[in-house]
Amino acid sequence: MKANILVCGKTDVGKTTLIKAVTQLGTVPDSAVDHSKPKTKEFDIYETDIANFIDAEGMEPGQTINDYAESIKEKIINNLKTASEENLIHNIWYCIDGSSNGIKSADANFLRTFNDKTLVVLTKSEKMRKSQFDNLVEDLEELVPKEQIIIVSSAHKTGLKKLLDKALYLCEQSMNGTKEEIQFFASRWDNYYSNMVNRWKDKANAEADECIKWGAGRAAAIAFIPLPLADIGPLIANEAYMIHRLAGIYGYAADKSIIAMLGGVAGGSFAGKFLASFLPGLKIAIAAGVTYGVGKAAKAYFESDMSLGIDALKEKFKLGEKESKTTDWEKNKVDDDEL
Ligand SMILES: Nc1nc2c(ncn2[C@@H]2O[C@H](COP(=O)(O)OP(=O)(O)OP(=O)(O)O)[C@@H](O)[C@H]2O)c(=O)[nH]1
Ligand SMILES: [Mg+2]
Repeated sequence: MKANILVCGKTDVGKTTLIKAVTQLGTVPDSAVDHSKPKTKEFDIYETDIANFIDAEGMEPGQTINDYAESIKEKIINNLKTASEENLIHNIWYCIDGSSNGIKSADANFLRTFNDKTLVVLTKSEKMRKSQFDNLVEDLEELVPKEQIIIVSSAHKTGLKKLLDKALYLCEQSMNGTKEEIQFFASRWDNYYSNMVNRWKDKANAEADECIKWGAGRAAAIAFIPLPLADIGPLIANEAYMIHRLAGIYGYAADKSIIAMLGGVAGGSFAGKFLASFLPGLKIAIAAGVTYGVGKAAKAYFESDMSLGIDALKEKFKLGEKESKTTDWEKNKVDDDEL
């Protein structure tokens, strides 16, 4: 029993690179990924022990997105019509370049048609600006449930664990087989991915810690400017940006309500502590410490697949805030205009 996963989307969005990232070394040759011109023609099939990844030709410049969506749709429908299990598409990864401008009507058309078995994969997330990202996610949420939107970076190997977890779930739903057969398939899947997933987890962990240090260092730089009250706005914006990046590391889209909830784990302390303190030295440590604590809480939240409750998150915040005191933030402030 194998899963058939169709990977499609515009040319150059990173479909082949994504398949390369989620398969064992050697499955996709380096030559399949091009750096200058459209590469995949018609369909390439990459087989692994647990899945066939069907790499669809990308939409060519000049081809209308409607024509492309129609041709892929036709091919899928043809496949779905066949009775034979191995020709069935169990799951579709519809890739959209996260750093591009918005979704088009044909993307919408495609997503509406295959809504129930499609995951929308926003690729190249490490290149995404927060504003672009917010607009894209807002538009997509009208077309697919939020749980079906996944943010990945094949280059940074982020979001891939979440993509595979969701893909396994959707494949299980659409496979024909007895309960035992499907369970056996799932255990082979876990087996195939266990080493890869562990490597990604370690990487996500390191990247998240780096991001929290960056956020706290950036907060220190903002607080370094000797204006006692005026700097709360930029500090909050900085905190929101850090949460957005942390979410992306784990494959999630953090919307305003998640950001507000996570910002809230610091309690009233953010503004309150600022109002109480006019000492520049202390102000830097507080700004960095609160940001660091919120970062640690956010990391734990996304790591737990957004299941940690508010009390546990407050605990994580306190531990993080305490841990931040071992760093001299004035020395570790980050002057960076990424925001
Ligand atoms: N920065 C960045 N670049 C990426 C990422 N994934 C893919 N790319 C680059 O995007 C370009 C296109 O990647 P492909 O995997 O060939 O894209 P494709 O969608 O298969 O393209 P077609 O086969 O032409 O449809 C290559 O230069 C990749 O190196 C990513 O996560 N981050
Ligand atoms: Mg390709």
